[in-house]
Amino acid sequence: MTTPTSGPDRPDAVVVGAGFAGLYALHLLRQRGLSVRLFEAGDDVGGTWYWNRYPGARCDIESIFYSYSFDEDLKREWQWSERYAAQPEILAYLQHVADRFDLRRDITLSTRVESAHFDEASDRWTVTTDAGETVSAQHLVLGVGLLSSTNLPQIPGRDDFAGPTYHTGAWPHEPVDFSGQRVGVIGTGSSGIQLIPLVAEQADQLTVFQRTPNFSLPARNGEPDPRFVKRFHEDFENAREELRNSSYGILLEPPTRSALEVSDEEREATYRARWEEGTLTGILQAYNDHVRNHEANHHAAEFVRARIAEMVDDPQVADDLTPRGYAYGTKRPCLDTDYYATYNRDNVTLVNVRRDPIERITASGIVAGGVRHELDALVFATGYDAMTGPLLGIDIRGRGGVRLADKWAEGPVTYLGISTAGFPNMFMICGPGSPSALSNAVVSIEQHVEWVADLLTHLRESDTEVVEAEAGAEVEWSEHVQAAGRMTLYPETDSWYMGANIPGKPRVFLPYIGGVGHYRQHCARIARDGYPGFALRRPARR
Ligand code: NA7
Repeated sequence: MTTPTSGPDRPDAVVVGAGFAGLYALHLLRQRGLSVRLFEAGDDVGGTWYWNRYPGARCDIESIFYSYSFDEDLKREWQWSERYAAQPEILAYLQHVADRFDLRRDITLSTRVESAHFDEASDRWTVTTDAGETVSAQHLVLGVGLLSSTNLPQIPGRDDFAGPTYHTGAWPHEPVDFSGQRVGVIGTGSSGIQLIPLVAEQADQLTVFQRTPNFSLPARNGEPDPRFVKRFHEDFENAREELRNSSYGILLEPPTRSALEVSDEEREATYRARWEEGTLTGILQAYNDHVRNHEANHHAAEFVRARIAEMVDDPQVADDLTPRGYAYGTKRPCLDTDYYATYNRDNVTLVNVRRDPIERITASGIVAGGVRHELDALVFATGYDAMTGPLLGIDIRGRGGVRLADKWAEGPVTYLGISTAGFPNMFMICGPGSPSALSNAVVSIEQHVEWVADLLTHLRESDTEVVEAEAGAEVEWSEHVQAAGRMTLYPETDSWYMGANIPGKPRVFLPYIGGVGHYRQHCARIARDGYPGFALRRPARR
């Protein structure tokens, strides 16, 4: 009997995750002639946009940028209804993509990949799922997302709460009605800041438990910006190239001047104009040294602090909402609709848990600073084990049975954020050490998927079939990622970029801050030069 060379349990590639990354990986690898199986834990495609159904969930990068650009017709035919589309529309878009490119026939939904072990005898990955299926694949493509492993903090009594509890990243599919209820929200990152104004409108009472105030700018959501829509319709190729070679994967005039070389009046006028624009990075990108220089950063931060003071009536509440002690931008900034004004409502209470620490959760609420807050429902907007969490959530073992979790015990080490030594033919889409979290994720995803697809094509054409990052190359790259981080203020701040939101997680700067365009060119050079830093070889046995 001979071993079948293909079939559903022997695809060329297994892709994990059906979000932006996995869907495109499936599409492109199939186009390149590979047989692909995609496994997705959710009951439908969508990834982040399948799970994050909380009220107010929406992208904070303009939808015209936060969507695929690999297909001009797709770009033209899909009209976003808002500048910053809400979760249902983004989910509908991804469902549309799955249907339009006939992706569903290779997707197995409601199935979580539990383990992936590299078999050295055959140079293939053995992938097992929670449905009991085992498949053998030459390549393993991990499109598991950056922010898909939810963080539920270990607060004493957490499981004692008698009412319903929710995490923003695992929101129920049925609408949640908070009418007439006393609701508690823990967390004021992007998710909390989007959710809080809407819950406040519905609930009887809302109590927000804030540990670190964030910098948030008004989104000024509305119609998609006609300038950008026109640009993509009339000048698609150039607009796409500009996006791909930009610093962050958005169309933005790169700043050329320091915040310190202009007069106070000019700086103030610039900040004010950017404040009116309603973009995530408008103020941060007004000058070129905001995330590198404390004094420059201080100017921008002070501008935002002054706006918070204007928007919040109660001076004590305004003071509690004012971010201090870390540089603006070094925690992921936020974009909101009526966030600060929400605290002027009579039914909203802010608890500053730095002053009044959460002591415990009880059956009927939260005790903080000796005060008992009675609650009917509790929302955890407490974020994620970012970037490494989703990868380490799978029992991945490479050559010699080495667990990825053990290899990365001191923090992730990758070559280009795509590959890691000892794990041949395994590819991370937007892994640690790539621009990913510091960019428009969709632009970064497309770059990664295309680069990996080119590499797999090269393997086939050169009859090598097995590729693995070299240890020296990944050490050098990982040191470069940290060195690039150290040229900025990011490492000084406790953020999820640094792994600091998860107790015990190694403190490592997870994304690469070299810029989307620069990184893209570097990856292209590596491909052009025959993949230095990667060992390419023939498979052990066909
Ligand atoms: P974030 O940005 O990680 O925010 C989580 C929030 O939860 C943040 O305010 C945390 O405070 C807070 N938090 C976490 N644990 C606790 C405990 N134990 N007590 C009190 N408060 C706590 O997650 P999001 O979901 O809002 O956003 C994630 C990303 O999604 C976002 O950055 C965008 O890229 C999209 P902390 O700041 O750690 O003091």
